[in-house]
Amino acid sequence: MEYIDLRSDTVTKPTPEMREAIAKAEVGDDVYGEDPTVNKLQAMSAELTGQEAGLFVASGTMGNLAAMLAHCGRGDEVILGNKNHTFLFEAGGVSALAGVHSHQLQNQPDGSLRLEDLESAIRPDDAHFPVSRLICLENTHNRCGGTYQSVDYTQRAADFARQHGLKIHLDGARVFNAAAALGVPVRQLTQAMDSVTFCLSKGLGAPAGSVLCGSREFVRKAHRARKMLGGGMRQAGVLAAAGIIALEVMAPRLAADHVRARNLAEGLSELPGLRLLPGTPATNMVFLDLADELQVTAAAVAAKLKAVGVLVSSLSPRGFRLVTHYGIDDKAVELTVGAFEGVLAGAA
Ligand code: TLP
Repeated sequence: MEYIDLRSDTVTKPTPEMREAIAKAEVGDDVYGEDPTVNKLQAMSAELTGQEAGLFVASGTMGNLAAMLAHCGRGDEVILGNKNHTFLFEAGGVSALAGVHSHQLQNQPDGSLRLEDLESAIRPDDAHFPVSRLICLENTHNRCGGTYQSVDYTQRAADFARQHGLKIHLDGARVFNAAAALGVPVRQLTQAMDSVTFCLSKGLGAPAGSVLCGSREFVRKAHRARKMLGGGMRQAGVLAAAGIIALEVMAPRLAADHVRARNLAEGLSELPGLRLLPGTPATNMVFLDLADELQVTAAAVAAKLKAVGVLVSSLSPRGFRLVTHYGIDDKAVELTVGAFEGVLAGAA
């Protein structure tokens, strides 16, 4: 069965143009810095994010972890959101592998961290405490509903970090979606940061890979961390070639995914059994809960949807996440609303 797959934008498959670029990619040994296609992708990424240098990494998780290792020493503290991907979904690598202590603050509905909260989280210089070293933001914010933070907030958070002698890292797995939603070049959300990870393998459609960008000195340290993590990938140009297409061809089309997410949300919110998470969809993610009157779990609904060809994530006993991407066209949106209608009618 050909599924309509809304579980994540990570399910995107390489486009025909990517496959062609992969076949033709010039490659070399990237551990020696000799892969021309990786070098091109890294330079493009640095330019786009307004940073000095870029480092191709296997995944968003590896990029964030390499950033922690480059910014922090063992026992240092990172201040991050309690719903951040780095805290919730990266297997505890921040503490287990980087030896970094995490200080969690409550994310605001748009995924931001209040500067007042950040201020009170900074540790006094006292032997009892870990040393506050790093702030980690996330934009767009996955668990806050694919919401985004403004250019102004980004700048204020970066200024705050600098004033307090902290470094600031952005988990920008979907920062190109945030830029598309705001209608600004991505660098406006990234250049004020000390470092940023963005993913090529989500809405941008590449089969694998992320890029970690920052100053030359930061990237030199992150390069060593990547090696330590087993992420030196040799002829990685075959992957980087797809990443270049992702940046050139796929980034400019992300706004179309946001329109489809809105259409999907509108269609689903008209069904009596579903409640849309307030403020969403902001970008390409639709978060929905089952209405209280329905005596059925999200997992059971997801299983029934699967049987009719629609894949969604059930993230909690009553909630779903549906993510649009270039594999989801208008017809798929329409079919998904119809599938929910049929399954919920059976559950009422
Ligand atoms: N997110 C995945 C899952 O891990 C939840 C998804 O389907 O959304 N930062 C953010 C904000 C992410 O959403 C993700 C992946 C990552 C980092 C990690 O990227 P990868 O999967 O490349 O390690």
